[in-house]
Amino acid sequence: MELDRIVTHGDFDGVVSAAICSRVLGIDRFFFTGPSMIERSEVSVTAGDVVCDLPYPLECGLWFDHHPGNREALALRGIDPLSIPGRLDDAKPSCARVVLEYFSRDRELPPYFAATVAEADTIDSFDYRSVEEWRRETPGKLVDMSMKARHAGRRDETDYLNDLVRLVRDRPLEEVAGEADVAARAAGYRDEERRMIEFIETSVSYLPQDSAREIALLDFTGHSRPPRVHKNLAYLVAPQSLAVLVLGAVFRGGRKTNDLSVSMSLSMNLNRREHGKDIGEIMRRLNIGDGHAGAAAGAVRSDTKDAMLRAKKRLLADIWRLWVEGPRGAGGAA
Ligand SMILES: [Mn+2]
Repeated sequence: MELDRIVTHGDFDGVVSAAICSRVLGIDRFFFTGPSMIERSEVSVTAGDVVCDLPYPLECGLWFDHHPGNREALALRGIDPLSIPGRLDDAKPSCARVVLEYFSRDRELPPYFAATVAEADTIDSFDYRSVEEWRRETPGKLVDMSMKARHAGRRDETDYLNDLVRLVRDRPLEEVAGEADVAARAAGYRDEERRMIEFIETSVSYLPQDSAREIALLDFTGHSRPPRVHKNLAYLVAPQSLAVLVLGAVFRGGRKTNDLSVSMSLSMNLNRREHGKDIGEIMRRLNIGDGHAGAAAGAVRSDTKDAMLRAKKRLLADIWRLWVEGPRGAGGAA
């Protein structure tokens, strides 16, 4: 069957992956989606499709990916990734890197793809050594920002992603970032971020025992709607902090519940430094959730608002204790 469509993740890595495939395979039809849509088989994918940066569907023509979780999912289905046309390489920081290496074996690709894929590596794996590095507006960052801006609607978003794949396919990233539409969208996102930062400034607090202000706390449990903020922006407001802890109500079907959602992450200023902190371990010890050393999340159920407030107080004390003790600290989180 002839390959005639590229099904890809609607993020920066997905766009770059699709751009390389489009260039090599001469395909100009794209479909953008997310991993859960593929997992739930809500997108019809056939042998005519090239699939990038997404879980393996029931069938497809070529598959490229780099997510370890998708390898595990294949193992559960009894499928050997080597039997699938394309490539899964979960040691790579981006799917774009997997695609580039796959096609570079036997053909010459435009030299500008090297810089484009290097940006995909950094952006997709969040590989920043400092807040300054993370904030630097490289061409890739500007394109990524343009994609995160609020779109005028579903149609506008799809049209924009289609344009972007073709731009990234045909031109170096500096030129793509300089396009009027891309720059305007990136500027729109910059404004949205500025509002988020202002909101965080009025929301951030610290535990009384945290005299060095190590954990920037964003407690949104009092809000009747989930606020739209990116918690990493707290590092601009609280540059001294080593972690951000976000508490909020769990919303179900648009309705606020008495359950507490917890998410926490380490500052990228700690990246590649010996620090002995493990957020995932804190969530596991408290038996409320899971995650990596650098970022984890969980939830605590409560039947009433009073119980939620008590649970919150207890939780903050427990998190602080485990934070100070470190993952190798004595005693459990009983
Ligand atoms: Mn990716």
